[in-house]
Amino acid sequence: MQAQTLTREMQDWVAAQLATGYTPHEVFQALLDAGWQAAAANQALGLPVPGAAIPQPAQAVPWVKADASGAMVDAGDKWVTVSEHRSAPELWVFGNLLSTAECEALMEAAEPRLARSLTVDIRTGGEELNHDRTSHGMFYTRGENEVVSRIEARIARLLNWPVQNGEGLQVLRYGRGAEYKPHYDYFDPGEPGTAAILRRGGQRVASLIMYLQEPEEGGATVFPDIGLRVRPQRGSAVFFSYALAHPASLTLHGGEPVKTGEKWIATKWLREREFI
Ligand code: PD2
Ligand code: ZN
Repeated sequence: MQAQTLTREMQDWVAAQLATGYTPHEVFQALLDAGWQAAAANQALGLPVPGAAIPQPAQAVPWVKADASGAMVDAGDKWVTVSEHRSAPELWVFGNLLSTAECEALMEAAEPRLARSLTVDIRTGGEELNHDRTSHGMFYTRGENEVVSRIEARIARLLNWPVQNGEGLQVLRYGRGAEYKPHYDYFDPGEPGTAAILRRGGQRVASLIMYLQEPEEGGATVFPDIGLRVRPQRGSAVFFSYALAHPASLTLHGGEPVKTGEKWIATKWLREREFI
């Protein structure tokens, strides 16, 4: 891919948008929608270009240490396989993170508690029905039962991040046609409700999406900025971190509509500090 150069017109346009009151986040997305590469859009906004030195203090994030071959990671009570690794953003796809019995146990105990999914309302800090998200979901509390505790300990070891910094596991079930439109998992620093959300352990700094059941067709997790599509497979998972709560993290991602069958996932979001 050929690098795009920043034009005078583009810089003027960005300045005008920011002066009108659009957030850098919105301007960045508009540039991407107009066909600009993330690196050029970052440059126009005066933000770090992926791969370049980041001028502000880097936020510590969960991280993965593979073995010498790069194909396996020690998760404490088992070794997990690596099927994909990207560096911008830092993203790993793992195989066999969960056993069939663990997937089934999480789904069985979640089923009677599933409700139409809500997402955090970034304007108020409360929860709202989100029409971009047509799944049903529930949250386990941290350490709620033996299986949940075992999986949380494994994740803490795999990602070198304390159990206490994790939100409770969220289970989602997507039926036919259900999807999760592309979004960022961090809380938008520019939104007024974000301050209240951050009091419970700071920003989200990483996500681990674990596939409990694959649909027959559809339901891939997609990362439009990096052209990656992850096919759900029972027991496997995709992990990605974001040291910057900004589109420059390249962590835009979504769940494509399920065409046939049902897709089930469990997501672990990791915070900067203890999540209370
Ligand atoms: O189910 C998915 O593929 C998906 C896509 C985007 C899950 C999440 N985000 C999430 O749990 O944050
Ligand atoms: Zn997400």
